[in-house]
Amino acid sequence: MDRIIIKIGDITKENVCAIVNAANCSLMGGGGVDGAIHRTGGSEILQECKKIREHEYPDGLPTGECVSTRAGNLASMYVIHTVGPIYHQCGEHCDELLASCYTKSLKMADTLGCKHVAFPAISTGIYGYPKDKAAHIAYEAVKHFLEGHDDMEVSFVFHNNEDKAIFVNTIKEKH
Ligand code: AR6
Repeated sequence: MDRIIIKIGDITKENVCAIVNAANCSLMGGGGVDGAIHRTGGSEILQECKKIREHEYPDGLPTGECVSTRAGNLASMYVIHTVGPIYHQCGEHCDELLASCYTKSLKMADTLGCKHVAFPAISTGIYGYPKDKAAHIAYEAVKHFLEGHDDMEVSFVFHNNEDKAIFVNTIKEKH
């Protein structure tokens, strides 16, 4: 699909309306993408996350859900924080929860008026999701959403060539 862009890069550098953060339920930052976003974006993001925790999600953001903040010093306007499933804990709900991260983040982006959204490979780092399985689910969820929203486009931003190749090969085989 020509409205899906597949690239290598650092998601914090993406100059799009919204980037998606592979956060954890605390919304207080962490390693990987989450660490990079908070480090580069600055304290404004954490301040907003703290307010969201206080007012909307005192027990933390559930897996598969998302919230949005502004993007501080980042080039994007918004950060959509979503919590991917932890692969060895999500049991039979893994695929559904991972798909939900993509679909709900895109719905939120649409509500914010964003036409271009950049995703990292949610759950495929610290959360241990097999990269080929995650690729299939991510692509399927995004493609399905974009079919109903022909003014939107999505970038998948991979950290290295190998991760991008796994994604591209999985898509070629299964789609
Ligand atoms: N740009 C693009 N992709 C990246 C970047 C970057 N700057 N940095 C890492 N990746 P992860 P998860 C890739 O671990 O598995 C955090 O501590 C990385 O190579 O960031 O959803 C959170 O606070 C991998 O393929 O997210 C949570 O506790 C992918 O992004 C937990 O990690 C996702 O890796 C979430 O784990």
